[in-house]
Amino acid sequence: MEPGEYTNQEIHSQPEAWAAALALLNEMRTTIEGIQPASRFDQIIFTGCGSTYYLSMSAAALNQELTGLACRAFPASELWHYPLSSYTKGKTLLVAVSRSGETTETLRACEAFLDKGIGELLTLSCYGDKPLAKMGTFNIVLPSGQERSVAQTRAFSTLYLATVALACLWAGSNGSFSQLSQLPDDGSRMLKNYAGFSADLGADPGFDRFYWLGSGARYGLACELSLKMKEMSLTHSEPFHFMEFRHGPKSMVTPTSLVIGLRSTSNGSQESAVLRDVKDLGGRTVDIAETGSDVRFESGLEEALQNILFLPVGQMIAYARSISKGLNPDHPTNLDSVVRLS
Ligand code: F1P
Repeated sequence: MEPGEYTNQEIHSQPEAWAAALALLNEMRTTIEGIQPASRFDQIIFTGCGSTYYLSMSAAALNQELTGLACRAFPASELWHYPLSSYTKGKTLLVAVSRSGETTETLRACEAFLDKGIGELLTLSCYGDKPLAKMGTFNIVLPSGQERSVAQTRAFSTLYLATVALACLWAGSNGSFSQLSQLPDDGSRMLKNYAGFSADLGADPGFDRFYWLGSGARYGLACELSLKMKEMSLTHSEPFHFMEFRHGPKSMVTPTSLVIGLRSTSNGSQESAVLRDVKDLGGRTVDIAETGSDVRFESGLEEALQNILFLPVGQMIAYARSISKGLNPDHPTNLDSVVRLS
């Protein structure tokens, strides 16, 4: 077994995992639509730990953007330990996300939520035989996201895709839901077209710090990609909202910095200007966007549906850096695939 073999395979098989997940979500479509959060709940809270917390952040932003309903994200430990600062008075739909379905904090947060009768629980996970998959009023299990490596890549994007599908269906946007079916092809193209580019950047010993910029629903994804860089390659890496980068973090820019922008089209010129500032300060940048950028989706999709396409390039850069440093991305230092508390 070569170091990183599992992670590499998991990164490159994401399009097939997405297609399988979409087929399953399509089968569950009537059930998902029947949840009707806008008329039955006052808010949606998304929760998870680590990667699945970052996923929750992006899912909450996107669901609020598409449905107009109040959506927030909390780490499961915060819901469990600080319910008063998390829940509001109204009825809550809790969406709990976990690759393993057995992270203690997520299970405890869900148990406490159900005990207190705060609302209904929808779970999203990858293993049908694990405890989380049996806890909800609604349980969506996506086996195509299962992984053998510790750091989440395929699980993250597959579970994330499910939250995008939920947003489309809960917003009543059948057209958007149908458009998701082109993502596996778009993802394959990104993996193929940018494999060499990502490998070169990841293996470049000239960088010693990475910053990931993303706003709106892209902030949670910037957090996740930054975490990938830390976990897999033990490199200094931080995420920021685009415009926040000028409010302090830019003092850290050096010629050995790589700033990777998960850029929108809607606020593209303001966000491009931040990347230009980085260049003026002597740092290097990678602009990832639908079009007119270093890395281009050219998907033709509406902006909210493009987000998942930011993931493959970032994952490949982190993977390449890990390998080039002689590490094993399948087994990040000091990490277990599941955090179980006694
Ligand atoms: C959450 C998680 C992982 C992370 C690490 C520890 O797991 O934080 O994201 O990579 O392995 O656990 P899960 O609840 O999504 O299974």
